[in-house]
Amino acid sequence: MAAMDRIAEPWGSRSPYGSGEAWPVRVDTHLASGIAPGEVDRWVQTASLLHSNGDAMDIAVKDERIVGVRGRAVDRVNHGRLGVKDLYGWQANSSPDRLTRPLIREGGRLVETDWDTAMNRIVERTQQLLAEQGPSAIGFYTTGQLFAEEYYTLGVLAHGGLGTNHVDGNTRLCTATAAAALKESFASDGQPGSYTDVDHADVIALYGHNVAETQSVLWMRMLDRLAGPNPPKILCVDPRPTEVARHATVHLAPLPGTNVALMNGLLHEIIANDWVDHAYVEAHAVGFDELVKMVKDYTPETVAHICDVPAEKIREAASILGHAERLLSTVLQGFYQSNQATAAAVQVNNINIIRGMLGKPGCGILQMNGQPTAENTRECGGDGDLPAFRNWSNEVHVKDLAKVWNVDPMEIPHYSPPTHVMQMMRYAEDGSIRMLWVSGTNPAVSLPELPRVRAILEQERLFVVVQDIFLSETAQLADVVLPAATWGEKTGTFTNVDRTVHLSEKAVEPPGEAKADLDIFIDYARRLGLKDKDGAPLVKWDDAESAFEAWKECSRGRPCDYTGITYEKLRGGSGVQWPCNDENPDGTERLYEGGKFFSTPEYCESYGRDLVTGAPVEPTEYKALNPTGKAILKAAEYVPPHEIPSEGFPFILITGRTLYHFHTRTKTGRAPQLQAAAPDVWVEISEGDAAVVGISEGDLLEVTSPRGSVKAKARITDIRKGVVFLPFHYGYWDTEGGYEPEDAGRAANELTITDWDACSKQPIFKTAAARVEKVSAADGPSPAPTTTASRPAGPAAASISPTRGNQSAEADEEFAQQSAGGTL
Ligand SMILES: Nc1nc2c(c(=O)[nH]1)N[C@H]1C(S)=C(S)[C@@H](COP(=O)(O)OP(=O)(O)OC[C@H]3O[C@@H](n4cnc5c(=O)[nH]c(N)nc54)[C@H](O)[C@@H]3O)O[C@H]1N2
Ligand SMILES: Nc1nc2c(c(=O)[nH]1)N[C@H]1C(S)=C(S)[C@@H](COP(=O)(O)OP(=O)(O)OC[C@H]3O[C@@H](n4cnc5c(=O)[nH]c(N)nc54)[C@H](O)[C@@H]3O)O[C@H]1N2
Ligand SMILES: [Mo]
Repeated sequence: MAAMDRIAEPWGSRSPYGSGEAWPVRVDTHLASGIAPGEVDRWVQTASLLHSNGDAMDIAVKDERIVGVRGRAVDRVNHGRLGVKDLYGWQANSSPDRLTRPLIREGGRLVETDWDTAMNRIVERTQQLLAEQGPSAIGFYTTGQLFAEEYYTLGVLAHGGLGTNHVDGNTRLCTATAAAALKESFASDGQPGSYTDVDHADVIALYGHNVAETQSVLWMRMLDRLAGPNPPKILCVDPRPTEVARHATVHLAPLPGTNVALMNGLLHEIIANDWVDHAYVEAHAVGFDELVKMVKDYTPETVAHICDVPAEKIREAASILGHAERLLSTVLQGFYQSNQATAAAVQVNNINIIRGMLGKPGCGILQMNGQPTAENTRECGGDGDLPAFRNWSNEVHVKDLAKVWNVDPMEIPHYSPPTHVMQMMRYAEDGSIRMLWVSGTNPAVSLPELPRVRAILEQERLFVVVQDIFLSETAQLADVVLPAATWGEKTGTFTNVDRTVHLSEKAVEPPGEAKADLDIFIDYARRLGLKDKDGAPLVKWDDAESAFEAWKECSRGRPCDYTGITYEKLRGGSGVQWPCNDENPDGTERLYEGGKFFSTPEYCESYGRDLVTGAPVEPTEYKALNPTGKAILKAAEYVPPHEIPSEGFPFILITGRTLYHFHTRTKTGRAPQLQAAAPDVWVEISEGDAAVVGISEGDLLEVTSPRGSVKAKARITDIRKGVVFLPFHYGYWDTEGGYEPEDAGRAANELTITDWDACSKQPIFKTAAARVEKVSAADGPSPAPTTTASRPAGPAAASISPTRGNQSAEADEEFAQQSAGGTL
């Protein structure tokens, strides 16, 4: 075992391996200071809840407290490795400011109460609104951080019980475009690829995806391939100098918001050079001729002009894609949260399809998820879609679901697409939604245009329920606050990007009276007396395992078939990839082998949408387009972003993440090693732009968009010119000072725009216009980490001390001599 400061060395040591070989095992462990592995009372199985990679781990328990974590060697996803947020983030569970009792608003203040009082208040308001206005007065806004069992229960009670169409998750901000792009190209959600594609690929293309910081264990896998024999070529498309960009064979840094133009340019080159697998396209896809026509005019020179990327580099990138033998493509927020999100993400699918690179080792598409359980929000109906990828515009699917739930099909709202969260906020603003139940998300920091969001949530007439583990910025605006148990304190399953299902077991008791989210939802359904059509309780389960069994039945025969999985099967070994059923008892590594898709008109989840207007495609149109269930090549024209730089706002503002923090920091801000590594907001700007504006490293700047302004210290980096970047992690909660509403002026979403992709309805966090002004001179460097995309550049760089942890950041890594067996 070797100890290492993983704050300073976030990716740990390399274990090089070659194409087609098994990725070596390396077990990462971090225990609280002073605790030796031998002193741990028990190890309890779980997986990461701080990103979408699904890294499997065991929680160390001593004296009924969580004292550390260790990666699971036998798991197919991480082969024992853990990222920084997982090594240190568990400490938030025992933070002294956890919510331990329900709160209700009395005389304007939140006061402690008991569960009966809090729940009865919610039930009374529900019944009153149902009687006065009907179910459309009630909305649910959930997350990508609960468990499958919890989303399924929420979906059943909201759709099948109350009959409201207003159900969405913060997955709308996160992976709505992943789902939409998969529905456009394959008529169904579900990742085609597998992480094992990294082991085989000869080209890995990452589009708007900073995997090094956001799925750091997946990046370790790529780094280990890069360190081994016959390494893959890397194509990186990102305006920032991420670690991915630094390791790339070709790095394209387009102007934010021009992704579709760039993709059309790449497709143009691939088609013009005839790097197309015509036999595959002929047999397995529709729409090729339209695609050829669409991309015809997107020559490298034309695209170079739009994206501000050299034409030669576009040719080089296209040639790499065109000569790939095993191409793995990944996509994330640089596409999903940018201009023309779905249209851009679909073009990535198109490249793999026309190159015939699907359903074979090394040939995969990962339209990435972000949150740990976002996949389940989508599968189980927590985002408003019908559970198990049923098609809301197919009457047969609705009837089938009604049978599973034993309700009348007319009781399941399906007259229009489910309401997305930005629309729900609009309804709340207009006063037609009167109750909003927020679970596991912090919209007062994470939604765009915060001044508006706060005003909506603060309204007297809107009854806001917040179910959280801390008194978040959003909880402070609530009428009722419900204290939830979280990861390590409750049991359930969740599914990562490559369809691997993990079981997360309860390790310790939750603090005070906090309850599992599942128990809260079940309690609500019981108190409301929700019944099926025979008068039996609608929600027929009472714990996690029985909820899982119910969900399995709902998934039977659908693409995400879980019927072959049991809690017992998930215990002890590796996670299992769906579909897992009688035909695939050990799960399914890749979808779409042999060009078989889920896309027949009868079976498919979606008939698709118009990429420009977002209007749903009619069933008859879809039948005409794709009668036999092939992949669909959908072309799109480039349309510039709605808000472009102007004289008053000359920069393009983008926002995103850093390695050490998770979202609004409610967990990572309470883990001392992580908080110290990135203690406060900063703004990234290029050396050239800094010189023009007259600023130096560490100067305090004001960044202003048409919606507001934020103060942040300057970090000068190799970001492309014309672009500034803000991390969105910093709301007005602060580890030292508690909640200081004056600090609202550092949340990136003070600046972002109320606008979304027409197709996926995902808000646009990554293209706004902004200006930058100096407020005061530096009193030291900015608080940005040096280990990441925010690595300093320019004259001051050498004098900035590198990011590192203290002794409490030491973690162990242990390489196994050979793989630990199982399905590695
Ligand atoms: N450390 C950490 N890891 C996380 C999370 C976290 O909060 N912290 N959150 C998890 C979640 S929920 C998510 S959704 C994922 C997100 O994971 P990522 O998508 O990898 O992270 P982001 O930083 O949001 O954005 C990725 C990149 O998009 C680039 N970008 C911005 N605009 C454009 C554009 O117009 N075009 C292109 N091509 N690129 C652009 C940015 O420069 C940025 O480097 O991370 C997950 N993992
Ligand atoms: N500007 C900008 N804004 C963005 C983004 C961006 O890139 N730029 N990214 C967007 C994306 S991709 C995402 S995913 C969102 C994330 O945005 P949020 O979902 O708002 O962020 P979190 O901080 O993860 O909020 C989760 C909340 O759930 C609570 N919680 C944690 N565990 C549990 C649990 O087990 N049960 C319950 N009931 N509560 C729990 C946490 O304390 C926290 O308050 O932000 C979006 N907003
Ligand atoms: Mo996300």
